[in-house]
Amino acid sequence: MLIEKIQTAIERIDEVSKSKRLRVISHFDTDGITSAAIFSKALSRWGKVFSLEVVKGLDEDFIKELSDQDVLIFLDLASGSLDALADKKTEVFIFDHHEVVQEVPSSVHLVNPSYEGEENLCSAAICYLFARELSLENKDLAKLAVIGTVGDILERNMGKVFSSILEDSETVVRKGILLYPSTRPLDKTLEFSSNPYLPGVSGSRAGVLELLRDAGIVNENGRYKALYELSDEEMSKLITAILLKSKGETSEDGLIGNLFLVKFFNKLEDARELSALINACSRMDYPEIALGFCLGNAFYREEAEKVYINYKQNLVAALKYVSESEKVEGKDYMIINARDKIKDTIIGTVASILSHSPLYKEGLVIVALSYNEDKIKVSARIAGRQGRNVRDLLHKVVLPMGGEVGGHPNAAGCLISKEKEEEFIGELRKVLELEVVRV
Ligand SMILES: [Mn+2]
Repeated sequence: MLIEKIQTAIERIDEVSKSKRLRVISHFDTDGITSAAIFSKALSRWGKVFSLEVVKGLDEDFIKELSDQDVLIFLDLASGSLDALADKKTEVFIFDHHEVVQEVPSSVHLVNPSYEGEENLCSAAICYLFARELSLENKDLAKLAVIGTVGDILERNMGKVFSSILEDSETVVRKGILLYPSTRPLDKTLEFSSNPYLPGVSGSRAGVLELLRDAGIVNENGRYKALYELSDEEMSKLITAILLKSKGETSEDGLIGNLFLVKFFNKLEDARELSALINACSRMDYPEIALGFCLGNAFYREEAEKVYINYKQNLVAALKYVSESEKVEGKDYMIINARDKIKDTIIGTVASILSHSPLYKEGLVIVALSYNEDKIKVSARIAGRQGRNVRDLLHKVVLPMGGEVGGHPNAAGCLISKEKEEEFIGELRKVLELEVVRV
């Protein structure tokens, strides 16, 4: 049971921290950053001394160099590195939700709901359960777990545990259109929405005003209501108007879900927006700003807002590049080779935005490539919510070339060497065409 694993981890950490330093290592995405914020806050309240670092990923060399003098604690990482960790002569704690395929070494305390066959939780939620088990004082950290969950797009499966975290965090849950921020005037939210991208509306003031007119939503005293303030009737009219405008290319199912509103810096904020901001800071190489923001630091909040604006400009430029550049297109796939035109840390986000865009039909495989020094970062996504398993697809192409694929069936990525650029694209096309025949 997950909760028993957490209790054991608490006892062991308490014991080993008497003689060794705790070294916490977390992942750099929203889930990893919120995990780090929850965990470090809980450790300080517990009176523990520790160090914290945020990394993009783990490789064998990095693991090899970790000192055995420290107790190692991994957040949102390491479930896939168990073999490499087996050689460490120190106790290791892993709070993670990624798939476990290797044997768990006896020195490793694995706290992972997927391993236990329990409710699928993000790492921030697991860290929150750890924090809550330590002290009820840590209930104020529950909102970070909600943000982490949204960051990993795990909010759709609302199981018992996640529901209890929503309760602890006093999150306001409201059914509606998955546009964010749902807390700002609707005209602005629609105009600047890139995820989902609404053709004829995103980026077009005139398109926005026409849509709002069609939906019968009026400007009151010079201001449009925010999405979360709409009445049920207004919400359903807006949904209809958007669906009509997208000419059947977007499904109601993908457009509608739960909005999560959390109190942050004493204001009601959209958890998706906070997640996007945290993610942006980290991807622009400022994980410490993201972390400071999560911990409620006013200085970092200002910094984070600045980085977020800069990030959005980067993203808009990247999307513009994609729309204008030449793509390799097949019946059910599209390959975008951005080379050095798009930053490797945002290529995955670009691919995700495209995959959520109603411009592309359900099931289309989108693969985007971007240079990362002497390597190429590859991100693969499925448009819509159903289609082929892109992790398996990449695996098939990359395995003979050397390289590791990470991710999920509908969102995966890998690193390949730059010399393999042509070979990779050629092989990928072959596999994609083959799969089409079989389907
Ligand atoms: Mn995660």
